[in-house]
Amino acid sequence: MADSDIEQLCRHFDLPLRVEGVTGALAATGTTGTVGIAAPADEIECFSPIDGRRLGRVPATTPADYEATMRRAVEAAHRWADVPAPRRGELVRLIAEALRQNLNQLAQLIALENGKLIGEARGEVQEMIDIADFAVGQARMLYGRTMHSERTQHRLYEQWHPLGVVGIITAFNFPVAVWSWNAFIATICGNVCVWKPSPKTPLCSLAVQRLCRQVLEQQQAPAVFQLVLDPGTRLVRALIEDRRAALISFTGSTAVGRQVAQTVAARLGRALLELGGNGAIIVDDSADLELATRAIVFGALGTAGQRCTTTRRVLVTRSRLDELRARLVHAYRQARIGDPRDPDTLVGPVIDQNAVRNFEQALAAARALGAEVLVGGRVLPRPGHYVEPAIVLARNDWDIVQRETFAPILYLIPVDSLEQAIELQNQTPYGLSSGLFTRRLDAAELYLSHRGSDCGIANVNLGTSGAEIGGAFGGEKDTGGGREAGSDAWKAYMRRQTNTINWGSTLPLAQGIEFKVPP
Ligand code: UN1
Repeated sequence: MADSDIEQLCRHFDLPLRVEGVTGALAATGTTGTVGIAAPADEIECFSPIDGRRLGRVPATTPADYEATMRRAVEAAHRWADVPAPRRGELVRLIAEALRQNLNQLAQLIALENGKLIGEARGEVQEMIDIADFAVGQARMLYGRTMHSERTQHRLYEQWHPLGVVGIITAFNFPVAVWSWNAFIATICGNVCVWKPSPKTPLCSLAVQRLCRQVLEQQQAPAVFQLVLDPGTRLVRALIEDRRAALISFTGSTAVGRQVAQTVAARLGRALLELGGNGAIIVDDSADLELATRAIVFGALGTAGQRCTTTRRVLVTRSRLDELRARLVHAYRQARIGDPRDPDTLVGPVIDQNAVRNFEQALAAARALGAEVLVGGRVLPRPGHYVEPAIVLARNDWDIVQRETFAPILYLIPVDSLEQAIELQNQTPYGLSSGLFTRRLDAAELYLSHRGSDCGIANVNLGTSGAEIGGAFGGEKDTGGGREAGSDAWKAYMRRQTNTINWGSTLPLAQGIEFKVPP
């Protein structure tokens, strides 16, 4: 990795990256490996999974900064709520313009810090632009309903008001797009966003924050985007417990999400959860195997198996097992593993050594149960965090298959019928994303009926990952039940108010109640 690339990106986004032994100038002289000297509590260490090297340190938010940030957020929220929604949309439109202008540089930074393929990194920025465009239109469509009152000369309707301050906690795997689904919709709804990104990807969040701040300054808008960089859990805990944050939107593991939900519920706040997944693709006896193979490979290898929508299980009818298996193994053997910025690479690194360990442990657990590893499974002896994606012939009821391992492991599971496949697909604690490959109308309809997939996302002749922003995104059961991005997900960021206006000169009571107040 050329130091000049990093230096250029730091200059472009004005990133406060401090490099050891170098004062003033930006030059990446970090050491290899992820185990370095611990950064002071007020700094976050930045790494690149591409070669595992420490890039430098950025300042973290201190508890005093946190308090100031929340005060600023509350103050900005009062002013922002006064701005008409279409004008709030105009601000997001300008941010979308800034993202368009900086698409390449931001994608490079994502690839550098997160390790996803440059094409996927560009897709991530495009996803931000898409949701921004969506939000601009939505800003003119924050519709409430009008009902017919049961009382004469009464008007009954509902309207939507901003919540105030919204806390957005995001994961490393979509270091900027998931923030934007929440933030752009929350912003047009009249809220102020306090963002707590993953400490594994602070540079991406700083870059986006800089772009947004430039637009805010040009427009002299209130400070509607705030950032809290927390190397540990102290400030994120403060944010979750903070009554000033009316809504906490959390993306991350189910284990942490459960704690977030309980803490927020204890103060009767609102939580919007987008947690783990255990995506499955069903391949029935009529399926187009070429199409299915392509979707499975993208779903399993994309973002090195670190999406919540990643395809982790394939439930294939026995009559098609051998052919599908051969196609998948062939595709895996061709897939080039390496630097995610090289356009020929199909599998980039996983995020860190911890992810590599999880990969190894999951495979060891599967092997111990008698699983056959059909392809891959090695950790590559080179700088960075590279593994060979694996396909494992497995059983659905194995504990390891039921769990979400954030790494490129695909479990191939033979089934006897579509009904059995649906049953097994739903037999996991998660309920995010699912897909069926079939040419049969009755199979497709069954799969999409209430007796079919129990996931928030169910696709036909399409894989589990790569959802468009236009639909509501999220899932059931241990996935947390939240819905973000398109459709009517905006309602999560507003409070509903029901209004009744009596424009007559009598006071009829609802339900026909007679209540004679003595004169
Ligand atoms: C995630 O992994 O947290 O559908 C989000 C997809 C992407 C979003 C994934 N649009 O795979």
